[in-house]
Amino acid sequence: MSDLSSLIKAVISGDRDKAAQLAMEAVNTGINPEEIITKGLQLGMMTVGEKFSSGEYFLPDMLMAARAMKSALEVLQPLLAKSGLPTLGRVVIGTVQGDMHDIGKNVVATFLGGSGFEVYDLGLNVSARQFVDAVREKKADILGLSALLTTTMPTMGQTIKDLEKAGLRSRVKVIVGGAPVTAEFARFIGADAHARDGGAAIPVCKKLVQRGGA
Ligand code: B1M
Repeated sequence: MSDLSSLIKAVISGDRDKAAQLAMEAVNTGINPEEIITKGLQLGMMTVGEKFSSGEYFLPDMLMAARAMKSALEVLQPLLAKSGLPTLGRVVIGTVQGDMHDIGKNVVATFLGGSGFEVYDLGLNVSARQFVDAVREKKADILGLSALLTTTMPTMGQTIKDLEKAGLRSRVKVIVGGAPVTAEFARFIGADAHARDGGAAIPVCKKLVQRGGA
């Protein structure tokens, strides 16, 4: 049915313009934007990671691939954004301090925004202090923390401790995710939930606001 192989190749080769163009073409042929992300762009990035691990790709190759994925995501984001619906809840989200990986977090933010949450994206390399301040200011129902490096995962636990110190922990649910983050790790640091990917984050966050709303 849907052939996303050229798009996958454009991400792997880091061809920014082609990735955006092929994403638009895929939309025009009737492929659902979510499918373009999960069955196209993400598969391309997975291959890029494998090539980096095997020594075939270096940092600049990863960076170019990341830019290609971003330019394609920019085409898809407006199609996933929903407006005019009553909000399901406010989500503050970001990538933790020391971590420059934001593509997966962007996908999660887009999916949550597209399913009716009001999303405040703090970007990447976000300190625990910035998360705590934003939770307070935005009166967040959910805090989403993303980490892609094993070395930055502990910062998630620190952020939860800082929420406790600020007296905000009981008011906000914390969801964590990112490739190295497991459900076991989420429990270990005292998070409320973990989601493997953007699609899984939607029902998990819906459940969190139902439980939190009582
Ligand atoms: Co880096 N990197 N990187 N990198 N990079 C990885 C993560 C790595 C696995 C590559 C490898 O070795 N195979 C490895 C980490 C090893 C480890 O810690 N165990 C690695 C490394 C080592 C590094 C550097 C240290 C390399 C160096 O400098 N020598 C360096 C670190 C910089 C830093 O952060 N301080 C570095 C740098 C970079 C770039 C900047 C070049 C670039 C990022 C650009 C950007 O994001 N703007 C980059 C990239 C692109 C990758 C890979 C290839 C791809 C990541 C990605 O975007 N995937 C990655 C290899 C890989 O993951 N296969 C790799 C696509 C994205 C859609 O998936 O991010 O997993 P993902 O997000 C998913 C889920 O994880 C989940 O949902 C998302 C959507 O489905 N999810 C959540 C994510 N956040 C969530 C939050 C949630 C819930 C679910 O709730 C809140």
